[in-house]
Amino acid sequence: MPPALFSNRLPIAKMAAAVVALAAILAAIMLSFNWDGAEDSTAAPKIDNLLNIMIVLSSIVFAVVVVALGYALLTFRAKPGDESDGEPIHGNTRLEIMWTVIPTIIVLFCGGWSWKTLNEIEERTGHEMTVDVFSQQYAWSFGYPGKEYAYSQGVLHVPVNRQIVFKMHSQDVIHAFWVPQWRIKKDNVPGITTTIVVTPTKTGTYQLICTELCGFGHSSMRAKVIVQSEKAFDKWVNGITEKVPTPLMVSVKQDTETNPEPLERVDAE
Ligand SMILES: [Cu+2]
Repeated sequence: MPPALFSNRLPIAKMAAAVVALAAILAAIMLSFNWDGAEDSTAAPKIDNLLNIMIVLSSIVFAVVVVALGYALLTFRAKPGDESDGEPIHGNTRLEIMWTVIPTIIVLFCGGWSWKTLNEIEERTGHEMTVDVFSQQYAWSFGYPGKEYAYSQGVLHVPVNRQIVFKMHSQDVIHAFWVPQWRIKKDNVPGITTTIVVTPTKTGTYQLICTELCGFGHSSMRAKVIVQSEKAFDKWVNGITEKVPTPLMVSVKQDTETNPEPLERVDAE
């Protein structure tokens, strides 16, 4: 007679040891990769830390499943020639409560930690600068405070170590704003102003990539991002003579109550 599931004969201690060992090995392997590349904003280490926590939790869940599966396969394997049906099992209330409560705790923990991380990332420094982002099939353009809303197409300049609040206005379909080294990503939704906050921590040149399939030219919808010193940025923005075109300004004003203010003017210091 095979051992009954969850009887005293179940080798809990050995299985627990196997789970710990397997989870530790898996987590060690998965944590050894640099999944996301360079960390070039204040958000990046926080996001990567969140990812690491998820990797550890996933390793534990995966190890529990694999060890239980492996044990069941080995212990309850049918003898050769045994064509009989498996025993009808009605249910196990204790087991069902466990597999409901434990995942609920895990999911709530992940949700709570993500919330905390996002709050930290979006906490305003009081020294932030607003930049308007305009997306349309298949190009990006940008409006900057001061100088009657200076405008640049296909290239975004931002100062380093300053919190930037991007206000995003799609002109047609849904696009998404993503700079991988900054980690942050947000949809641009027509009719709604969406906001994302980032503080770049390294100067350099990056790519802004559209990550929402927005049509035929989606894969080429990119813009150059230049993170530079505050001084160099001020010089660059003051040299711009082009202003945000009227249709784009109209789109800013037509956007919904999510963020009702039009372009804000923040004086560069
Ligand atoms: Cu796209």
